[in-house]
Amino acid sequence: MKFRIAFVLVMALLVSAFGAVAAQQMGGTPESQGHSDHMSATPDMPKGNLSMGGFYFTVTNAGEEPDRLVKVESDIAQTIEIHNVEMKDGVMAMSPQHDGVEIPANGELVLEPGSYHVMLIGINKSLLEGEEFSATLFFENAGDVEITVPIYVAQPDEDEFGDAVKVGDDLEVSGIWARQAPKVDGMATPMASPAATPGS
Ligand SMILES: [Cu+2]
Repeated sequence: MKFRIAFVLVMALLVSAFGAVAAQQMGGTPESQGHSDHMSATPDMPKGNLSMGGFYFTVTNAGEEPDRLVKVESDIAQTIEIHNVEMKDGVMAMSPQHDGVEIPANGELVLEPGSYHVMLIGINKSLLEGEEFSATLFFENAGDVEITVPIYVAQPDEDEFGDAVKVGDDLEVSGIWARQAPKVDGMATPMASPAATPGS
């Protein structure tokens, strides 16, 4: 009999707990629902819990003027930043490149693991090998270009990269691929940079 009472009490508590959550969700204004509601409801949740991805390519500049990769956009992630990997106080850390990255005249910019990369923060869909997504690269002089980014677990062979594309007269983007971010010992957890983290 005692067990039964305890069981009923536990069930009542569970039901009221779920009921409270449901009521909270039902009662929210349209603006407060979705991702932003979830984020603001858990302000202490570290950004590192978001799924991360990295993507990589090489930009070759055949021109006499430098250009600059200023921005990357895609539906694949909530936030996209251009990062470099640098030693800071003896620790490898990601540093956001808010002003973009230069592609020297008659030179190239290589984005690759352990160096410059595009950081996908809060990916909307797991990055599965064999699938692909599209992204738009914005260059200061050459304009923008949409690329198709194939997903691999590790750096693919030369003939498996995404299709190379020309941008303007002088730029070519090649060596295109992406992966879900692996966990790396000794590397600070990837996080959205302060500029992209309202409220922190
Ligand atoms: Cu990064």
